[in-house]
Amino acid sequence: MKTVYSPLHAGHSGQMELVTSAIVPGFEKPSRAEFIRARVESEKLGPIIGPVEHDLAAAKRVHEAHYIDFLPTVWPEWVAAGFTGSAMGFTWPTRGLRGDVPPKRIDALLGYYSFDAGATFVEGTWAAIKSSYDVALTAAALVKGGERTAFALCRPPGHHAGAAFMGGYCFINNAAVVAQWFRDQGAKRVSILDVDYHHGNGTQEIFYRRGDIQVLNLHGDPMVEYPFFLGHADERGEGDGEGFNINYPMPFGTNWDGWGASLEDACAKLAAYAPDVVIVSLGVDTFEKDPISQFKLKSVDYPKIGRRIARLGLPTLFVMEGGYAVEEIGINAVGVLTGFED
Ligand code: Q9C
Ligand code: ZN
Repeated sequence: MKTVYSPLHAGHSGQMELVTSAIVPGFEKPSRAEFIRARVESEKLGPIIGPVEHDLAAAKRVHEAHYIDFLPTVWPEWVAAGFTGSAMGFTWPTRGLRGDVPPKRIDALLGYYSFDAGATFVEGTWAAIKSSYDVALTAAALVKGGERTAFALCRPPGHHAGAAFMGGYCFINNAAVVAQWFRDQGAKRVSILDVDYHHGNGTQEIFYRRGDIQVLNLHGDPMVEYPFFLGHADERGEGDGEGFNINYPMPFGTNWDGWGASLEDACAKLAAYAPDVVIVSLGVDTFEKDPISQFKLKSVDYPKIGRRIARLGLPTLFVMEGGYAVEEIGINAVGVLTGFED
């Protein structure tokens, strides 16, 4: 399979994040994508190609236009205001506050457009976000053009980003963008299978009232795991979307036995939905050695994920999301892809 990759991701580096009362170097760092790219090469997965540039119209099909227009302004406005370091918010419009009036200060706007302090900007961040979006759309076009599968080596990831907010290292929801893009290209039904350790709250929010895009999410139980405020089993979609959002929250310590059983159930529901295309939000932070996660998958389990997805027999686009055990991230992510191709 072809991999789409852009070196522009690397400008999103040196960002800081807030973790349990400390500001620390971001876990979501450039070496992640570089280890994956190196493994794609050493495993001879297939050609690595660059992205085609796209305008932002496809992003505005799933995100609010004012949010997308805000993103490229962040770093210039932050610098113009005299701030240095990572641009991040510090006040968020929670229950009881006005979420409908954007303030006029860049540091306040960062909070307005975030649900946490986990999506921070440095100088190269917008170029990286845009390249990640271009990577996803370029890979989608390969599948639309008749290839059975493709790998969008996206960085930064996307699944925590909602219609008008960033968070959790995510800015533009690449998987949501390409799901809508396939619909706009004539697909009748699209399934998103999110196997990242964290619940894809942004993807769920974007498609919650939609019956034409099925969203299946396997993740750590939000009662005890980030993002905490979405991802419970009783969230099944609303209106036209009733029954098309399916969550599999799982306890800390879940290994292949439990995780694989959830994958099996998700694949059965996906097959019954019979989509024209499958988008896999591919996080490998389910790994036993992941520094911020609590599942216990082993490297030998990742090819099993790919093989199970391949058995669906559907055109499949893999979109990279999380995974922070950088030494093994290439082995695990590419393990899924080589398993798919077995
Ligand atoms: N103590 C993705 O995997 N912070 N995002 C967790 C851990 C946020 C993860 C703090 C994790 C976001 C795409
Ligand atoms: Zn994750």
